[in-house]
Amino acid sequence: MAVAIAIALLVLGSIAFHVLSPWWRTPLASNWGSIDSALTITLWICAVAFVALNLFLAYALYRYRHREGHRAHYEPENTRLEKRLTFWTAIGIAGMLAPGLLAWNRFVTVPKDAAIVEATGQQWQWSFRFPGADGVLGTSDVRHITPDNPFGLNPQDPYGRDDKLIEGSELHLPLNKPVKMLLRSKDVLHDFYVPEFRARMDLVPGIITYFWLTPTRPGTYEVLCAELCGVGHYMMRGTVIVEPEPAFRAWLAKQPTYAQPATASAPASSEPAPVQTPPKPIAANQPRGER
Ligand SMILES: [Cu+2]
Repeated sequence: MAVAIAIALLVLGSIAFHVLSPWWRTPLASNWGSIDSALTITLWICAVAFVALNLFLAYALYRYRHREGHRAHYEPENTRLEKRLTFWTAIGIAGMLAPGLLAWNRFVTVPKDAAIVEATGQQWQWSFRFPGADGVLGTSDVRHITPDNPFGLNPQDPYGRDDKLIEGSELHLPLNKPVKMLLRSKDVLHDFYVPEFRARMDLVPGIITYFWLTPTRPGTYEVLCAELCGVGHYMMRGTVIVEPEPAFRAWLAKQPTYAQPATASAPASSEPAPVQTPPKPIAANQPRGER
C-alpha cells in the first residue's frame, strides 16, 4: 500500500513540478516553431503515457494486493491485450517521430536566397567567416592552418581573398533574413547551439555540416557548444547579435578580410585577438583527474 501511495505521489509531484517549474523554453527567436511543436507533441505523448502507466501500476498494486483466501490465477498469454498494447505503442511512437521528421526535412532544405555564414569550432572557442563581395567562401583545409592563417584558408584560392574573418566569438546576423550556417571543426566534435534559435548541429572534423534558420527577434543570444569537447568545454561560448540589416552591413564592413587582416598595420608583437583565453590545450581523451 505504501508503494502504491508513493507512486501516485510521484505522478502528482511530477505534474506539479511541470506546472510550477521556472525552467521553460526561452522565447523563440527564429523561424523554427516547428521544432517547438515537435517538442510539445513529444512532451504530451510522454506525459499521457507516464501518468496513465504509473496510475495503473498504483491501482494494480492496491487492487491485487495479498489477501487471505485469495489466489492469483495463472495467465501467461493474452493475445487481445498484447495486440492493443502493440497498437497504441505504435501510435504513440509514430506520433513522436512524425513531427520531428517533418521539421528535420525543412531544417536541411536550405532556401535558395539564404546567405552563407561559416562557424568554426576549436578547443575551446568559436570563430566565424562570411563570404566577401563574390558571395563565395574560399576553400579551406586544416593543412593550411598556421599562426597567420588560423582559418586554414587555401592561399591559392581567389574566392578566399575577400572572405570576412571574425576571430572573436561575436557573430552578427541580419534580422528576418534566411542564413545557411556551415559548420566546421578544427579538432574534435563540437555542437553549435543557440537555444533561442532552437537550431543546433554537430561540427564533425573532416566534413562540413549545415542547417539554416531565419532569425526573427533582435537581441543578443549565447552560442553554446553542446558537445562535450574536452576540459574547456564549459567555456566554449560565443555571442550572436541579431540586428536590422543596415546595422549588420555596417558591422560586416568593418571586419577584416583574409587578404587584409586587421593586424596588418599593428606591430608584429601585438596582443592576441580578444577572445576568451582557453586553458592549456589538453587532449580531449586525457582523463579529467590529470589536471
Ligand atoms: Cu566544443
